[in-house]
Amino acid sequence: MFTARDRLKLLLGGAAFSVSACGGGSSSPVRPTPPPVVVTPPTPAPVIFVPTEGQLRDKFVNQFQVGGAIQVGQLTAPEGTLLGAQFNSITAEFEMKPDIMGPSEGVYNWVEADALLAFAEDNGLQLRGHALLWHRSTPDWMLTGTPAQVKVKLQTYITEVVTRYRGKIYAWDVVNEVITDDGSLGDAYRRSNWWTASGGNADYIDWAFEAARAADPDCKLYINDYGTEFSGKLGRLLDVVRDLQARDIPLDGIGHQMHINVGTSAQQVFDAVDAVDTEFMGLEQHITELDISVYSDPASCFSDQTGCQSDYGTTIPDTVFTNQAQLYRAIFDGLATRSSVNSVTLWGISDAATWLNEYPVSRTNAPLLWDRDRNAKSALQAILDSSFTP
Ligand code: 9MR
Repeated sequence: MFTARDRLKLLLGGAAFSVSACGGGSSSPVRPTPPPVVVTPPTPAPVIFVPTEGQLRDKFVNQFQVGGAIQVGQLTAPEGTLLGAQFNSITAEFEMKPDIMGPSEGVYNWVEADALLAFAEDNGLQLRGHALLWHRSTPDWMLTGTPAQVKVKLQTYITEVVTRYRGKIYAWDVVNEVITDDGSLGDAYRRSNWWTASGGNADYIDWAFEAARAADPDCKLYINDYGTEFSGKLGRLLDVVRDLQARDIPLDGIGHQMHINVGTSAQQVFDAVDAVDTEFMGLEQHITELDISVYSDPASCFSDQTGCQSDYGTTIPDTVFTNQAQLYRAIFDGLATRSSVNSVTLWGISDAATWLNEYPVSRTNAPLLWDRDRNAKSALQAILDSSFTP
């Protein structure tokens, strides 16, 4: 049945059609204006810089090895993936030190070192040895006895370790941090457990280098230390190098750790490298432990943990990251022009895993090239892309 209601519907529908098709007519019924549709544009996702595979190591392939320090437990974490993808040198953060590799006299633990070497070989990285002697990681057994007995223990240990990895390690830090921070001693040698065990002198340094050279004539032998960005410490290191050379101790290179911060200038880094070049032509140089803390602390923060800059927590200011990126860029660019520098190692891969989150006080730090989510930071982009403004 065609009812009156159906008729009305038909009429109205026809009117609506005529409005949309012909622009309407004065007799058409007026329809309510629909509210304007507000289109909110989606918030653009932050652009995350993603380096291409190998971009970091390739950029400096004609200048220096680009290294990363890592712990064995991180080899299967994202840090291991980044290390394999972007670096060509690897350093054990702690597993190749004497307290780990020489737990007791005549007993050697190769497990972790072998795992690092296998990772290096599988991923085409070269292994940098760190460290044969360090006062902070010496097992007690090595330091007991007369100086003559200590010498035998040290040299036996070094001979075993260097021989095992002969041809597989391109450089060893033979002695680590043997320079004193005390400028008032009258000489440059740290008064450490090793100084005491040697009989109150620095003979242990000679013993270490001589054993290392005898075990591997081709491996580059390094003296490694921190604080060379400061002229006092640098001067004392140069005093020791002069001493070693005068006695024909087999030394190939100087390692500058470069645990610096956003308040350090790139020139301080270059001054250290240039001072070595000026006086010791022919010595190689490595930057061995580079990281740039976001905190510019006074010396007291390191000596007794007072005066440390307060924790930024999760809100590290953008300006700090800008400074960090500019400093990383300046350092990499400047080192690339210095031919004695043939290896630059970062002391870690991502901000999620850095010793500086705990040292000198427990605090959120962000000193490396990838952030806690393992995204590339502006610091990495600044190093790789000269057209990028951090
Ligand atoms: O970062 C390393 C940390 O994980 C270890 O616990 C510690 C002791 O083995 O050594 C740290 O590395 C140091 C390096 O070997 C020498 N220079 C200072 C580094 C930071 O303390």
